[in-house]
Amino acid sequence: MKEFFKVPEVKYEGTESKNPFAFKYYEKERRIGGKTMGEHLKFSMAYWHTMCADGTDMFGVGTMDKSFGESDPLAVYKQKVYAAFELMHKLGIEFFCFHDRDIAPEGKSLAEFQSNLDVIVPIIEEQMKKYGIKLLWGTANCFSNPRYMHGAATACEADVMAFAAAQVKKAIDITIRLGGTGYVFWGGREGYETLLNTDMALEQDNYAAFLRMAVDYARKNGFTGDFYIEPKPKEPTKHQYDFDAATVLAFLRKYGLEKDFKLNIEANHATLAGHTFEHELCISRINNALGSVDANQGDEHLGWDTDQFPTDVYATTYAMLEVLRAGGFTTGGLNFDAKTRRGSNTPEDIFLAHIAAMDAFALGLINAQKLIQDGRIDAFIKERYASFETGIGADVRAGRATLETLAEYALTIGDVKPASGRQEYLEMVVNSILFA
Ligand code: XLS
Ligand code: NI
Ligand code: NI
Repeated sequence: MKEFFKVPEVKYEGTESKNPFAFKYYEKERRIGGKTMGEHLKFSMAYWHTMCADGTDMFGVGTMDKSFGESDPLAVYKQKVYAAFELMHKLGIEFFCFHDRDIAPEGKSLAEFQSNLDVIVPIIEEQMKKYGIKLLWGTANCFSNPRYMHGAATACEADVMAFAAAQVKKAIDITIRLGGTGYVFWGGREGYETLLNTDMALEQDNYAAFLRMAVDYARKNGFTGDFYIEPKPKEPTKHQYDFDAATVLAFLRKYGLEKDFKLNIEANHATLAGHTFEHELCISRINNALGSVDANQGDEHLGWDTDQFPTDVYATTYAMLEVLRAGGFTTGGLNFDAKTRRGSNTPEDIFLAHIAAMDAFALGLINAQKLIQDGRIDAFIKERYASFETGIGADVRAGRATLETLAEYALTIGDVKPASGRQEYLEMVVNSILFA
């Protein structure tokens, strides 16, 4: 078997290690609160970035060669499979995610695309068995092809929707065949550029109808996993319908889809929507809709989806705090929807990026567990709302209070002086725990 990456299997060596190809914090078998780090974190490789993205941007062609020594398209995609599994195996990553277009060339027609997929999928299946690697989620790319320029499920032309249906149907078949526990919808072109040419009500009705058809088809064919919608406010469209977690939840409830769908929260999409990563995770958690995570980070000075590998330990700490509060992942995991920078263009960089990100999330998990065990943050929050445990507050919680009883009570208490929120103190507590 050809070796694609001249990198050894990556092992945990601890914080003293200066070996770039070693984990400093991620110790797969280390137990943290009843589960191993590996079980908590459920790392996944994103096929599109890692096996396909070549550094192309608006101003220049690719800087990375991801043809793996072949030139015929189908041969290239066969090699990508072997390279992908070598990489995941060497990094100890147990899951992957894909779009249909990432794993096989589109060819000249829909039929050719489908037969190309039929060539590649058995190879993926065989490699999954060989390495014990699993599918986290599958999806269809209904945004790159020019036919989707006005949308896919929300296109203004019904024939376009039919093409999208064909892609989604096949991607669901593949997801089921490979035992995937999730299926993602990210509406890259499901949105609009101007209301001057858009019937938003019709487009949203169509989107819901399309999702319903996908759920019905998948359930009928034995899919028991979760469907996820991945919110993103913009890019490529000016205004995307799956704007943020709260918008998506309202949409799902309007159309009665909330039983089948959870959310796939991506860090960089949260920040594009003007939210923190932990805000989107928290919204999902308190609505019992936290499904999976696209683990990456943006650049605070850039207004687009830079999809960088996550290395900001405060962000991973607050994210893992939400994941732990939600009770951990079930069907989902941490998918590195991230690409190395255009200038980090060697195969080694792909390893270094994953190692850095896995260590950042390992630290996030360790820190989040420490914050919970220390208890000061949770105790502070509990105390802050203590007035809702007795008296008039308890009446509100129990649904016994009315506007009249509250008004009557207010007249008896003179004035009220709210206690300090102590933000700086809490930030100090966090630092004292993180850097103890
Ligand atoms: C793009 C999205 C995409 C989804 C899957 O911004 O993150 O990669 O994760 O279609
Ligand atoms: Ni994503
Ligand atoms: Ni993204």
